[in-house]
Amino acid sequence: MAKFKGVDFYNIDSLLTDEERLTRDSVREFIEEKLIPIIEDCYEKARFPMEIVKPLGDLGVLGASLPTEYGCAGLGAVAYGLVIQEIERGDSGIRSFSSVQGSLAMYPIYAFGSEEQKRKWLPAMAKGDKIGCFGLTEPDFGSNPAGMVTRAKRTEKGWLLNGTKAWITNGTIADIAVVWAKTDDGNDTIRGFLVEKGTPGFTAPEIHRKHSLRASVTSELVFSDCEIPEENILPLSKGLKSPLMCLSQARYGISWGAIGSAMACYQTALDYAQGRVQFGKPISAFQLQQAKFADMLTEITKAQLLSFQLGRLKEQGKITPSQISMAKRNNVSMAMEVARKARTILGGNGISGDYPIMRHMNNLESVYTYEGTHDIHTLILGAEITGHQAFE
Ligand code: TGC
Ligand code: FAD
Repeated sequence: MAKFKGVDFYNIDSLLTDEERLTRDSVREFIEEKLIPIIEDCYEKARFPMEIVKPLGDLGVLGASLPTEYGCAGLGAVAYGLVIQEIERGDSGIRSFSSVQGSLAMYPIYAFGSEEQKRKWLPAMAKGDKIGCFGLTEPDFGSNPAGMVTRAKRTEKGWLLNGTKAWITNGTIADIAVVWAKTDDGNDTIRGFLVEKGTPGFTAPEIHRKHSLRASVTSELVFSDCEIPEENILPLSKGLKSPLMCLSQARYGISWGAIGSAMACYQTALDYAQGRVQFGKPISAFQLQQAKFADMLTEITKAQLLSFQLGRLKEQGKITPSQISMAKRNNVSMAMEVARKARTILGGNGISGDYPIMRHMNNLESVYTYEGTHDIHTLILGAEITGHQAFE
């Protein structure tokens, strides 16, 4: 059984179904047994633990919200969110791997792919036999993907791809890259392409010297006259809306994942404060430290309620992109604040790899930036509230 009992001040467990609780608890146990014991070492050595991919597949968490007919778990949105929360309680880098695999590589194949593409890739990806990545960002177009310059030109046999994608999670280890490019149809329509590892003209060099998400692989994707057969275009992809729909899936998951990071930091600080004695008392008995715990628990509880209701809206098919933006923006920023407060409670020990807080704190810097920066989600909400677009 998992040792961690959860952080649940408002008894949100009572709102979950038995199946949702069971799913959460089995992932919690797995993460405690298989990930937490190795993750600090992976982070220090900047090593992605490939050995955890197959077990994650066997556990049924890869692409877990996609239907069972493609070998996936067919989980509801709240159950899926709880899975992601538990993975990120282990490490945001491993959650990144899972989010990209499920929401950004499997989901577009499911939503925009042909039946053959779905049958070929989804069951293997659900099992962890094949790894996927998602190439949208470019060196000069991050927050503004509409400006992308990667191009796919029609040829007799299919398409010729040229361009570079930057900051791509799983890139170097991926068997299949879902790549977004402008086509020469006269309207520069953005389409999705499946680029298989080993395709001539395609390389995926890893980006090194990261101080964040060190246990995750991040890469460039470079396409130089790369020939893509006709059967590898995602036939139903059309326009920027297609990749943005994928981002909605991933951002939803991240809103839950950030709660996992925050829980890990909060619980570490609480355990530490109860045992650490200064001036003859546990530091948890001092009012200044208690104020930090009151703030952290309140913010975690608010974030839990936000994601829980967002999940129920998703299950009812009533979720909107700006509602997802609110939860991604709030929960990631909340987790960063919790990590910082928790770090101070551990004093000098707070910066040590003997505790997980600094790792979570550094990881969250990336989470704050990817999947739409905090600022971009502010502008999405601003536009929704006022009716005025303030991007340009
Ligand atoms: P805009 O005109 O607003 O939208 C174009 C069309 O798309 C629709 N739409 C969405 N649909 C679904 N979900 C969303 N989130 C959507 N946002 C917009 C929109 O309704 C429109 O539809 P239609 O029918 O009218 O054509 O497009 P814009 O060019 O003005 O851009 C808006 C903006 C800035 C919000 C968007 O470009 C944006 O979100 N930028 C941020 C880029 C981003 O998030 N990149 C993430 C890259 S992937 C990543 O970071 C993975 S990290 C994963 C990990 O490791 O865990
Ligand atoms: P920019 O867009 O250049 O932004 C820089 C700053 O300017 C930010 O503070 C931003 O908020 C601000 N800014 C930008 N536009 C405006 C505006 N209109 N108004 C006000 N402020 C603005 N991408 C993928 O496609 N696939 C992946 O798998 C992936 N994985 C990633 C993994 C990691 C570890 C990281 C760090 C990034 C990853 N990304 C991925 C890229 C990520 O999505 C982008 O970094 C992000 O969208 C921001 O783009 P940018 O870095 O180019 O920053």
